[in-house]
Amino acid sequence: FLFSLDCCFCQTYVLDDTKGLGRVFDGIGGLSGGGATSRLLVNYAEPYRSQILDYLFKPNFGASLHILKVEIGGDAQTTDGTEPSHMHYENDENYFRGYEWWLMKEAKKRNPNITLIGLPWAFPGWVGHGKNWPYDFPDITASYVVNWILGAKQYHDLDIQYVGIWNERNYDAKYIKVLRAMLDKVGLTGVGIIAADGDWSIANSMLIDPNLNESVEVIGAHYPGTITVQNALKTQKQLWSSEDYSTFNDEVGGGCWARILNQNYVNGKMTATISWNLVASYYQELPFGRDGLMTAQEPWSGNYVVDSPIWITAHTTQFTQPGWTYLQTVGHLAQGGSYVALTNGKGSLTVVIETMTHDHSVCIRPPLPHFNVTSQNATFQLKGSFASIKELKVWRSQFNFKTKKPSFFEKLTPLTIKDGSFTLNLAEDEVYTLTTVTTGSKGSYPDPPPSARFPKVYKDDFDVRNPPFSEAPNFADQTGVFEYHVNLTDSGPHVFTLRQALTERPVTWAADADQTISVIGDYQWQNLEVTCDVFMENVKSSGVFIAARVDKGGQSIRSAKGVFFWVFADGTYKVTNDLAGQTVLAEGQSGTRAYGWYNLSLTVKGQYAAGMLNGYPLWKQAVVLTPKNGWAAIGTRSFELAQFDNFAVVAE
Ligand code: 147
Repeated sequence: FLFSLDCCFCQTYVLDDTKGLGRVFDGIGGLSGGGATSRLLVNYAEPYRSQILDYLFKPNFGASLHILKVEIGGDAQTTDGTEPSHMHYENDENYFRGYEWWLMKEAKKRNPNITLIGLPWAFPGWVGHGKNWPYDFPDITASYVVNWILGAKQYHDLDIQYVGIWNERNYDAKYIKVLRAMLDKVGLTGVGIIAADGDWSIANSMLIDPNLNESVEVIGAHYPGTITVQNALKTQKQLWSSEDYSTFNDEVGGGCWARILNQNYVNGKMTATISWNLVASYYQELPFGRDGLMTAQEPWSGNYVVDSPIWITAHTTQFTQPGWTYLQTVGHLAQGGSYVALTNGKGSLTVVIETMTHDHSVCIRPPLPHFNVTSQNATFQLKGSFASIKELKVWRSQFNFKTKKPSFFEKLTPLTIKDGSFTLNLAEDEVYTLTTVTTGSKGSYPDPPPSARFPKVYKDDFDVRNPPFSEAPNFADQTGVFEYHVNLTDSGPHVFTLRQALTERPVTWAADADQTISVIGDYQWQNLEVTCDVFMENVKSSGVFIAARVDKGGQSIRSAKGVFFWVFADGTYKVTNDLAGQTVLAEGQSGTRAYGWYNLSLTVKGQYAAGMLNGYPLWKQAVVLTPKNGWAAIGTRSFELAQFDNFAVVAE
């Protein structure tokens, strides 16, 4: 591109379309899942839940996202929990589990043009036919994925536009071709395949395998550090950063997001960037706490936080749309920072400029090489179709790291363009949008309620006749899937229960535990009483537990410690210091059997724990030195059916 040196302190940058345009823009998006990142969002009361959704999806309001990518739940642990599959078992189909359907509909309600994407992280065990691998039976895996897309349309009238392969795991060329063929066979010719949601290496295979090349519509790389590779460019496919960001959403997180939104195109020709994650709606002590565009992790208080990445997103999303085209004249600024420009091809122009400094824009990965940014004057010359533009609207964010008083997405007085050019005084750590688009706005709602801890007294009898979601509020499944269940054969009070539904280990993405477990409550809880009615459904080897002080979740769930009170169908009980059941604190006879209800209660106080069965003391004075605190939990000894009722916690 062209620029000329006008003086020592300013540079001129030309914005011009006379020599043609750059690549077509595909949008900015957020990712729900991978996994369970929206878990707590669904339990927010109105009006807060709708407000959060407005900040994410409503056009001309907040992040105004162009893309929503969701996990195709696979029943397994995928970072911050498990998400339920639409097919737990081979002969089972249910398109009303989890919250991703709901989320897609809420997004679509606000922005009918939003692009929807589905990607599996994990698969139910039957898909792998006993192996922890989804590609030995490509037809089975493909039909499982195609069912999800068909179900989206049939039950929710949702058109999925893109589907992926297997998040950050090996791809299989044969499977990709089988999936393409099956999509075409059922008429889903418009659904594009993104591959392979990892590094760029699939480009190498595409260049030597025309069939594979035809099957893939978009090459999606994760955390590309704003750069691509020669072979990816050579395919001439659209290139996306199909997962990026994953950075704590303070101001440095916002700075990371500002830098990569521009530079993923400037350096890497990537035409879409998708944030992991959409909204941080999971217990903050789970892995990657608060790595979302905003924070909504307290449904019990209604408190949520509109963090800086929301407004950084708005700088691009409110003034462009998928289908706009980047100009060829994009690039770096002489004193550091970058600019992109996009047009709708009908005279509209949007320019986004960022001057994020190195230390204020570090993302979680990859490492960020050193660079310098200093304040500078930048003159932009409008040429070609843009030469006649007389005025540009101006939106500005200033991070103000020194004063710690940032201002985000401020509408300034419009710029009058004289002689087809304008000059900006750019300071460090700023973002500007200059645009002919007049519809931008900074949406706002009254402050939500103040932040509060999880209630110390909490109970759930699961007596919901028509649950809006398959999962009970605040339970965060870490291995296994816990669902509302109607137990019609029960003769007593346990008709409406919560049931662990998996009978087989999934094709995993992370190191799921060998036991199932769902955590709930306040990670700071130390002294508390947990009670729950339990019902085992496996005569031979059943076991269920209630627990306190559970210290780990997510990918570390296998090594979770805590106080676990187990009863087994063989008439025994155990108290262990770990989920794996290796450190035994107490054990003995309980007389517990399958197909009967038992009331368990676990009290932990200081260094001691005690347990009751049906209201009678069963064991006491078990010594618990660590962990000092953690969540409450319920679970089972293996992937087996079991039910829970009348869960209650009283914490100190
Ligand atoms: C990604 C996953 O795809 C997400 O589900 C979530 O776990 C996210 C959290 O940052 O990370 O997986 C990655 C794991 C490791 C790397 C990149 C992505 N890595 O080491 O480069």
